[in-house]
Amino acid sequence: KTHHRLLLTGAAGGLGSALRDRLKVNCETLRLSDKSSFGEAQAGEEIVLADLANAAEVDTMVAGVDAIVHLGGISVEAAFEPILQANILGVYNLYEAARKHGVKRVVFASSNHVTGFYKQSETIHADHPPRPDGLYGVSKAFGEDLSRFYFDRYGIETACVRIGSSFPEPKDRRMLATWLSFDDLHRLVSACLSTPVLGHSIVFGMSNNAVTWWDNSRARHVGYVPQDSSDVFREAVYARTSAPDLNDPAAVYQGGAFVKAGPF
Ligand code: NAI
Ligand code: 15L
Repeated sequence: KTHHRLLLTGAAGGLGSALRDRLKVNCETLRLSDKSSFGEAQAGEEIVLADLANAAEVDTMVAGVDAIVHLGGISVEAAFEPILQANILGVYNLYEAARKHGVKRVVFASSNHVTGFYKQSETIHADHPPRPDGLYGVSKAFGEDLSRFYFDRYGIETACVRIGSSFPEPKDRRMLATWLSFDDLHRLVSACLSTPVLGHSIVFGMSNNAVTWWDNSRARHVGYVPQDSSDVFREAVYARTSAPDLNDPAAVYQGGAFVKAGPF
């Protein structure tokens, strides 16, 4: 086990639920947090509820942990106000609490929507400038920049994992390129938590998919080796979906339908 007490934010969400059991192998105690009540702590768990927008609650949530897996926040395109509260103020509160309590490593759930306005015909890597496809993507770009500042200034290491599409199965043709299985998500988070020198790193969260728009060669030091692939779903996805309309921005850009979501 690499950590004594590990904090998982957004624990009640889709990925939080997927990681809840899987992260038990990484720590003695898993501290789970979300905005409102989501049930009882099981063996090896503790629950500390907190609204990310509330600095005092976030401080209590972070006190005493060795590392943080930060999944909490608004996870889709939305109006600016909730994004401002949960993702912008929220990530600031989280890093301030980490600084005050001496937490040295964070895995931050960033998103492919930081670079959603690159085309599906382009392959990008971590050094390409952000091209967010909405306010949600802008808020994740803020989190990436904020965490870089807290690394340069205070030495807090962060992996910004630009998660593609992490669901039980790819839901459509786009997700054949962006899919990240739950087991690979856990492999990636584990690698980020345990690699000896993480620094400030940007990693694309994807399985070993044949079709991809992302090059993870700048994150080899993380040691992530995906073991799943969307390829086994390709035939079934093609059979139940129709060919994309190439005049539709959702089929042109990597962000898919996010590039035309809102304004809200
Ligand atoms: P989700 O929406 O199911 O879970 C997010 C959780 O954050 C929810 O349980 C929600 O209650 C909590 N939350 C929202 N606002 C909060 C606040 N102010 N204070 C405390 N908690 C708050 O999202 P999902 O799919 O589990 O994603 C987890 C993280 O990964 C999110 O940050 C999302 O942006 C990111 N991500 C997920 C992808 C995916 O394919 N599932 C793709 C790219 C990024
Ligand atoms: C995300 O950032 C969202 O959190 C998730 O719900 C998916 O829509 C995913 O991106 C995606 O691009 O498929």
